[in-house]
Amino acid sequence: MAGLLGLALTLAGAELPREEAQLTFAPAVPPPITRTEPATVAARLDVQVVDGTLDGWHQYRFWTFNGHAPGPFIRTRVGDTLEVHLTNHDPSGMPHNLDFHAVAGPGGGSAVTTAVPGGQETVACFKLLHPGLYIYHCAVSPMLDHIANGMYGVILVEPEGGLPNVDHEFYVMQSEFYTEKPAPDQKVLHYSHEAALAAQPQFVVFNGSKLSLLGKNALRAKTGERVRIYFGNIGPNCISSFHAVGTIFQNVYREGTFTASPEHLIQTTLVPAGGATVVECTFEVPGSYALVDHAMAHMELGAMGDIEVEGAARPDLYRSPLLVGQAPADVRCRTEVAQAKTTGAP
Ligand SMILES: [Cu+2]
Repeated sequence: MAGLLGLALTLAGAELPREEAQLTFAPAVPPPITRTEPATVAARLDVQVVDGTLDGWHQYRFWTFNGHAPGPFIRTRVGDTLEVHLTNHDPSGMPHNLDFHAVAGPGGGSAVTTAVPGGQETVACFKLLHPGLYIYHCAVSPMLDHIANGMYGVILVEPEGGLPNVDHEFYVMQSEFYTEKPAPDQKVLHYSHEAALAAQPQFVVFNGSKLSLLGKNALRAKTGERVRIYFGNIGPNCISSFHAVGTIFQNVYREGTFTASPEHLIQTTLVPAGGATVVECTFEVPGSYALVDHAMAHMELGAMGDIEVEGAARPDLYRSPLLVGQAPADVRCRTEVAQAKTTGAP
């Protein structure tokens, strides 16, 4: 068996340099790839069941890759060979596997990656043929349960030549959580397959918790800096109407594709369940901005995060007596605002 495995690895990546994937957890993104030739990239994923919180108070038992929901961000380049190593430390005894939307072949790799607890590490190699931002998730049946409990992440396949440089890159992933209706003082929440089947989530969150991108966890940038967000929506059931309150996405790589130039000046972009997008924006005026699913029920259920932006005030663009302690009568929206620079497509 070991001989066959070695042969498979040799066939898949014999002539490529080999490296370990630098895995990061949301909102962090691995650094851009600087090499100009394909490589074999080893990504090590481990199924772990961990207790965490969905909102700072309610506890929930997450099924995860590497201890986090969402799982690690994997960064690769088109033409790379992804060498996946999957181990399983799920105490329940359940098998788990990996379906990569970036992989060409049965099950996106799930047909050959199933790992059982206490069993051997599963290894498989996949050629990454197409650039884009792609979801990965566990595909063991019932897939609804495995996804709804936290088994997903994203893989970026950079195009040849990479992506344009930006000042900040962030990883944000939306997902729903389905629990039984708790008693008022019930701290530990349990999964409800029936609620998931009915697509009635109790939580819709970014990066696994209502608090992941709020308060001290807010994303940070300065005025004028270019921010890129790799945004995945695993669902498992709901579409995301992804929006940043107070700015417009200058660039949107719709549905995570890099095959065409990005579209410009998009206010809200649609991300299907099991889909992704890449957006870029800048912030001209300092202050707090919100990332939301603009479907208001989803926002109420937790799909909201903050970006805190520092910089000099821009009264030519945005002013109010509330900001400078003036009387309302002192504010006149005359020439300065009227002459403020307007922008077309960047
Ligand atoms: Cu699973």
